[in-house]
Amino acid sequence: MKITALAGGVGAARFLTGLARIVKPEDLTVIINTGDDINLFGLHISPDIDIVTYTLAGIVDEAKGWGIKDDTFHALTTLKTLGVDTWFNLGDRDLATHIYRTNRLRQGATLTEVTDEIRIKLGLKTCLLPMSNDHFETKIKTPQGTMHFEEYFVKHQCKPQFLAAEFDGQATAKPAPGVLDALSDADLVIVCPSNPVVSVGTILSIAGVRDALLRTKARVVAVSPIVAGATIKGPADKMLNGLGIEVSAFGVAQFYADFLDAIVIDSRDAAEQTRIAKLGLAVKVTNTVMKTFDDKVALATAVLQA
Ligand code: FO1
Repeated sequence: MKITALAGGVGAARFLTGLARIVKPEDLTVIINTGDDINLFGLHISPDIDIVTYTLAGIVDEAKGWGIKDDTFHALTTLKTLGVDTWFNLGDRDLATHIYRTNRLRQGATLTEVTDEIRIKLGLKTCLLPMSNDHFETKIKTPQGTMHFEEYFVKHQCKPQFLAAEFDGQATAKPAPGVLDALSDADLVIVCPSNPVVSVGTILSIAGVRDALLRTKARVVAVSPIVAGATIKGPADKMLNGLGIEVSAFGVAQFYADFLDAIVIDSRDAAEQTRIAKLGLAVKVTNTVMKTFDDKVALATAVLQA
């Protein structure tokens, strides 16, 4: 069975480790958000691609969910001494990835090619696809001004009021090679438990993606990232609320309803099942909070059953 997943960062990566245990890794393709990509210190950083790659390769810092485990921060400390603003924490080992990527991009390689080179070197069989090779930058509009998503998320810790998400480059960004085929050729498409607005929403905003999801013969199943009216991690709840979307599993189901066949929701939201079913969706109720590896495998199993 060919499976294609739409992924943001930490939540998606954790879910995918469970999925990669119960399906053949080579049968799995992951389309990853690149709206969080940022240039810092002259380097091209692709946070979500790296989070998914490191997590599947078993080298992620599990406590943080991003970066490489046991990493040190000597380069960052030296940059700080040199007077550089070091609000984005790049570890020494992690920096090697960004140096490699930036160098290859400057040599003329595409983000798709570099992502593939890194995943092969880390021994992964799962196909990892950036959503686009073109410039695409998620900006967050706040009363304090409009800023890059990572500035809002890391530097300002999501404290400024969220007014809107703006996608720089969206009008011209094309899907990366393989993205539309991965959606139309799949038997199952999974929308990972990621932020519907700035992780999945960016992927959906790329020309042709939503259409491919509407036309695919694959069953399309989402995992709600909203549990009991809040997110496990990240600002999805603030963002849905800011956009006037109900912050609930039902709100997520409604947001994806046009292309979705089924949704997996948490046991704490079981009462929403009837309302969601009225949208014409199948609903699977289970524990969606992934604390242990067994939780991840159980959630992935539930998605395959949904
Ligand atoms: N998240 C943080 O909360 N603080 C950081 O300093 C930080 C650094 C960082 C470096 C590399 C990387 O690949 C990810 C990093 N993240 C950091 C995670 C990232 O900001 C977000 O989790 C995603 O962009 C949202 O999916």
